[in-house]
Amino acid sequence: MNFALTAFLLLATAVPRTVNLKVDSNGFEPAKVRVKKGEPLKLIFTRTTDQTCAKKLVIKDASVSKDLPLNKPVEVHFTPVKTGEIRYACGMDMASGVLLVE
Ligand SMILES: [Cu+2]
Repeated sequence: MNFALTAFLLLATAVPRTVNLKVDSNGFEPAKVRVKKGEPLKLIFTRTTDQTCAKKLVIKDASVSKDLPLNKPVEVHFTPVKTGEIRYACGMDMASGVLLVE
């Protein structure tokens, strides 16, 4: 395999899938996202309202705990390593959604 092709393939596999998620007064939108095991993810959470308790994002299974400032996209990078469900939720675990890892 030549160098250019190798470099291209490395780059192609390293590009994460981007998923945009909103936090509004109804909670997380979308509340369900299908993803693939082993596929690198770039989740971009944007809180668009103050009428929510979800001012903090917690993804226990990915060891993520981040503040969600109003109207500021917050990026989360990780790769699901097993199939099943990964929940994303507010700091109090009230508003939530789930990544379905297949
Ligand atoms: Cu909450």
